[in-house]
Formats: sequence, C-alpha cells, structure tokens
Amino acid sequence: MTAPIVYPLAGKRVYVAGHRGMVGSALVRRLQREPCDIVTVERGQVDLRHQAAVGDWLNATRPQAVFVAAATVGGILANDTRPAEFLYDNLVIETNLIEAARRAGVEKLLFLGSSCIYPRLAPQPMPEDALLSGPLEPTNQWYAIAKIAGLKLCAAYRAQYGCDFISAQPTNLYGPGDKFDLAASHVVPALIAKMHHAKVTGAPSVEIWGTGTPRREFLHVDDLADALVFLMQRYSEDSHINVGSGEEVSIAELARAVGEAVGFRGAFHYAADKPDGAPRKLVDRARLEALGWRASISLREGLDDAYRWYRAAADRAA
Ligand code: GFB
Repeated sequence: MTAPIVYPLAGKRVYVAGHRGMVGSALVRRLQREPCDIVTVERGQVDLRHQAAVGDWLNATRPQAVFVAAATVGGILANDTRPAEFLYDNLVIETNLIEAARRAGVEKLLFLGSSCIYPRLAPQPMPEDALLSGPLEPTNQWYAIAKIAGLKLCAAYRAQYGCDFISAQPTNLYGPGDKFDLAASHVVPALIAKMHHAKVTGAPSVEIWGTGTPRREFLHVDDLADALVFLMQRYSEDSHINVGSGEEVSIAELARAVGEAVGFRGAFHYAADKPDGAPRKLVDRARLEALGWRASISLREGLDDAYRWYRAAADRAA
C-alpha cells in the first residue's frame, strides 16, 4: 500500500537548491513531471554560503517547498584531503538555507544527507536508529558531521518551531551529471572514466583503489529524485529516512560490471596505498518500502545510462 499524499506539490513554487549538481539536476528533471513551478538560482547570483544573500533570495522568491540538494561533495579522497571545505561549506549552506526557509515561511523542506552519517561499523543493513551509536568512518567524518548537523537541524526546527522539515539519507549515488574528475569523484564515475580512457588508448590495465573488498550499495540518481519527490509529498516525520536500492556489490564486482558497460576487457590493478573507507554501507530500506517506494533502475541498466551520459558529455566538450 502506498502512503497517502499529505503535501501535494500541485500548484506550489518549489525551490531546488543545488540544481547544477547531479542530484539537483535530477530533481529538476523529475519535478518537470509535476504540476508545480520550479525555481532555481545560479551560484554567481546567490552564494549559498552567504547568509544575507540566502535570506534575501528566499524572501524575494517565497517558495512554498524547498529541496536542499546543494552541498560540497566528493569521493573518498576528496573527503579525506579537503576536510575543512567539506565541514565548513556543508554546515554553512544547510544552516543558511534551513534558517532562511523558516523565516520566509517555507511550508515544507527536504534536506539531503548521506549514508556516511552512520557509524563505520554499524549493523548492516543500517537502520535509521543506528545514528550516533558508534564512531564514524575517519575518511568522511567531516562530511558526516555536517550532514548529521543538517538532519538534527530539521528535527530541531520541527520540535521548536513546528516547521515541516524532513531529511533523507541516500546511499552511494551515480548517474548523469556526475563528477568525473578523478581527484574528486566517487567510485562509479572514476571507474567509468578510467576504463573508457584505457579502452580508447589500448592500456592493458586500470588502477582500482584499495583492496576491492569494501561493499557498497548504489542508487541511480533518477531513482533518488523520484524517492525525494515521493517523500516530499508523503512523509512528515521527525526521524530522517534512508533511501537505498538494495543493490550491494563489492568494489571488485563493481569494477567488473563497469568493465562490461564500458567494453573494457583489460586487467585490474589494486592500489593498496589508497583508502578502502568503510567496509560496508547498506541502508535499511524497511521504513521507505513500508511507505510504498522502491528503486526501479538496476545497477547494470544504470551503469549503461551513466556511460552513455559520460560519452555524450565528452563529445559535447570536444
Ligand atoms: O565512492 P567512494 O569514493 O566513496 O569510494 P565512499 C568507494 C570505494 O571505492 C572505496 C574504492 O573503497 C574506494 O577505495 N575505489 C576504487 C575508488 N577505485 C576508486 C577510484 O578510482 N575512485 C574512488 N573515488 N574510489 C563516500 C564519502 O565514501 O560515500 C562521501 O566519501 C559520501 O562523502 C559517499 O558520503 C556516499 O563510499 O567510500
């Protein structure tokens, strides 16, 4: 059974913060199928790290619903080597948007977190109440602390001001609009870019960071956007809620799947000097599935789609 719509988006002005990013652009694509009015603003016009600019923009625009998809994001190496940016940018962006949304009388806000909020050795699959039950994974603790603060802000604003602010915690994401720069990217775009490069140059092998044994759950960003629109309309609880696909693979298995999608038939060389990160990250989807939502894009289909997008973007750049 599907949970009823408690907050219809029909006729609403909906602000997507972070619309140039992978998640924000997927949200805009998904919202174009709803009878709502989508508003966005460019970074050059409003820097979300500047409190007054954010307040002025929201007061002038008066959206009724807000998706907070704006964030400084990156893969394991970017997180580990740029801790100040990951902590500061994310804290200040979410704080500015959430406080300005309250002041501007926003009716509903959805804040986007990450499965790295859970302890490094959380029980698997990770239920929502595993939050703050143990130490964080060191490679992404800075980002995790900022995301924990964001979800707690939503709960605090609900408790003190009665704001209908919710938060969703997605598992590892990939898809169109991803970052393919190897110093900043997550594993899926990194492997697509490396294997494509090896295929066209005839290189015999590609480097895979770490041991290949960590396990990750991957969700296509279009599935995530669909889940976020679903939650915006049908979820209004105090607790954050997980969004996952249930498709969990080891990094070695992922490398083979990306190899098939790209058509790379060479060898993999594992670089043990690079971090593995958390041994496993699979979110518990029971709460979301009880509301009636499930992912629909398989990892194999999703990788084909991501690779098509990567080639089209490379053609456009050339
Ligand atoms: O996707 P990823 O960077 O992030 O790495 P996390 C996942 C796994 O893939 C790690 C391995 O074990 C990496 O060592 N890996 C193998 C690679 N080859 C590569 C490569 O070429 N590039 C990358 N990036 N990884 C992130 C957090 O952790 O999880 C983010 O850092 C966010 O902040 C995200 O929370 C959900 O899954 O380890």
